[in-house]
Amino acid sequence: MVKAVCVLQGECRGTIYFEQNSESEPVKVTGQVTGLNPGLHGFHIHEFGDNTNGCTSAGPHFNPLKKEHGAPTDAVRHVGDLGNVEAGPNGVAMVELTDKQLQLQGAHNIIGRTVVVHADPDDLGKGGHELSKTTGNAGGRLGCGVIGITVG
Ligand SMILES: [Cu+2]
Ligand SMILES: [Zn+2]
Repeated sequence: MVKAVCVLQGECRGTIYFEQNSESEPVKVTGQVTGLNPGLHGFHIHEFGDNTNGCTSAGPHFNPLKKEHGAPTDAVRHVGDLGNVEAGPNGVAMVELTDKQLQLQGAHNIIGRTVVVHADPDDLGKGGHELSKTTGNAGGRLGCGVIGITVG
């Protein structure tokens, strides 16, 4: 079992937990994000664990297979594409998902990379915008945090 955690800071805040039993099993992602406008917000793993110039320094979506942006359920997607989180009227989004492309070990390890929560919905590659196939046109970066190893 490998466990990791990410503390999100910025215009929104939150804590996201990751765990994976073995390399062949999906990664479980849980946690919450607060301080959001109600509705959908793009939720991704970005390539770099660098926040020196704020969330911008995290770079593009983590994409080791050089594919186009997509939905978490698509075969063609970035490894870092986790779709959206949805905030309720209280501005809180609860996160609970499992993902088969993320890894906490091996070639697609996300530890040391950055979770980013966006201002706008991720259109999952289907919005027809010029940014749909790269970012899902999810808008600005509201909050972010580097994923680190925690107690297993
Ligand atoms: Cu993103
Ligand atoms: Zn993407």
